[in-house]
Amino acid sequence: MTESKFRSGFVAIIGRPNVGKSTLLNHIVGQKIAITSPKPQTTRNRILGIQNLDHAQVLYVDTPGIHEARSPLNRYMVDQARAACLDVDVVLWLVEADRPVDTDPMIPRLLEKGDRPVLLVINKIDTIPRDRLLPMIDAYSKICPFASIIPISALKGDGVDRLMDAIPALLPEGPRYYPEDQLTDVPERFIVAEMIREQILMRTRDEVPYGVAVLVERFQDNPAKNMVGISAVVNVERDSQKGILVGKGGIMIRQIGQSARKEIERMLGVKVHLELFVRVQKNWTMSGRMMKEFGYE
Ligand SMILES: Nc1nc2c(ncn2[C@@H]2O[C@H](COP(=O)(O)OP(=O)(O)OP(=O)(O)O)[C@@H](O)[C@H]2O)c(=O)[nH]1
Ligand SMILES: [Mg+2]
Repeated sequence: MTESKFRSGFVAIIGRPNVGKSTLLNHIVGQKIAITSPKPQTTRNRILGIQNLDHAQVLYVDTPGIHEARSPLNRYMVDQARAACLDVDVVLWLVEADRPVDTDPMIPRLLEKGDRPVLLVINKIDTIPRDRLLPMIDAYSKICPFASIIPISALKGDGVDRLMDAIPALLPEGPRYYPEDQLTDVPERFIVAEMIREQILMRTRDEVPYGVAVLVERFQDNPAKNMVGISAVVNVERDSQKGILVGKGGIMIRQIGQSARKEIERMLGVKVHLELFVRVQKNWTMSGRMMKEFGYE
């Protein structure tokens, strides 16, 4: 009898903004660790999602969407995604089924640089009729030599098991890097800040969601009361954005706080008291120093 060896390694999830990378990561780990939204450029950092199996530990890396970056913040985001492609064992390139075939050479050029299998994942198949899939698979197979092409719906879960089953065999032999009960490497504070930003993404438009950085300044556990007290600062770039976020008589920021609090309570499993402050940090997305302060380093 041959003994099967334990395998482990990194799998980068890359693609254009809004294709469903973070939705897929959450589905794989079975918990919400990355925020998602219908707006592009939701994710700004690399986020690790750990899948623990009997015979393998798969470390999925969610990344910001790859796009033409102009501002320093956008360049930071795209750099995160590029770096993730280089030092991993497998790359998943996510594309959308309900969009024309992506013929832009930007991503294929990036993929040429490393030597590891690339799987093309066609997401959002729940939005198209079945007969559109085959011609799409055919067109993509001409773009890159993919190890395989797997259609899924990250939202509904269709095809995701097939995708996950294909991964361990592509990983090298290796140890369990993280304890079995750990799902991510990002601290709770980070997810809390992201959950606040998610509510802002959902409720604001134009340039407002892109000028927001949330920083948790206090995270106070009160086990006696089975409760956590959190204070966070919502930094914006301009006075006008502050006006929008606070809203008439403070209504907007109250709604953001209420919805974010419910999400945070669900994650932490305790009551949460959440305080939000809106502060103007003029043009912070253009300043390396301030970006660093907000965690985009
Ligand atoms: N119908 C459908 N919608 C999906 C699917 N997967 C993701 N979405 C939606 O697509 C939108 C974008 O999803 P995200 O997971 O935030 O996309 P992302 O690739 O992480 O986006 P960025 O972080 O901006 O790069 C959200 O509104 C999701 O609900 C899917 O399989 N089917
Ligand atoms: Mg994302």
